[in-house]
Amino acid sequence: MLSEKEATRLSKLLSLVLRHNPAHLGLTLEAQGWVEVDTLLAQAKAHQVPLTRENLQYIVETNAKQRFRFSEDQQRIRASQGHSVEVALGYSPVTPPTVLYHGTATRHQASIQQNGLQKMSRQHVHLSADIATARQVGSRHGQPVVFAVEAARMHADGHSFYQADNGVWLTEEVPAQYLQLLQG
Ligand code: HQG
Repeated sequence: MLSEKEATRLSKLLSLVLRHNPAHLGLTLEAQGWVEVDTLLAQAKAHQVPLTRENLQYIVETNAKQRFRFSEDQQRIRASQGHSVEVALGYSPVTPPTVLYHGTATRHQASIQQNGLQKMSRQHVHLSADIATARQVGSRHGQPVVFAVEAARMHADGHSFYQADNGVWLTEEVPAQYLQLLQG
């Protein structure tokens, strides 16, 4: 059985490989971000990473943010969002709720108010459905602040929104006019 510590370590490695640097384990991702499970396991073994099919299953099922997903036939795996490598995840545009949220660090606040939310190193701007989640995302970067995003108005103005398999909302950018800093 995988310890929590080991599961976290392997999950971080999977995030690295499936989102940012597949070459770390000598892998390449398919256009939609998938990799063959057999290939992943073989490459992990070749790099002395103790990743078994059972471990992978456990991580996919128990990962708190549901970061990874198997294909329907269970033969392939991918990250549901968060990529920096170019992928076409194939999510269909959907109508967002009236308001979405983005958590960031205080040091980015002025730049975001000036320039809007940009993708930075990732393929999308990532938005949360609730304030608590946004605050958690922000606290990864430092002292958190949360912006409300006028998603319905953006959508009405022609911006596309997508929802990843794990519920995270994705869009190309959020111009500053749709952002409002939440206090406290
Ligand atoms: C900031 C995690 C200055 C942005 C999360 C953020 C998410 C700007 C940072 C997912 C800016 C990029 C993504 C501007 C944006 N000026 N700073 N104009 N526009 N920024 O990590 O949204 O746990 O790439 O506010 O839960 O924090 O990994 O994006 O602080 O879903 O599964 O630039 O990653 O998921 O940081 O996080 P990131 P994010 P996991």
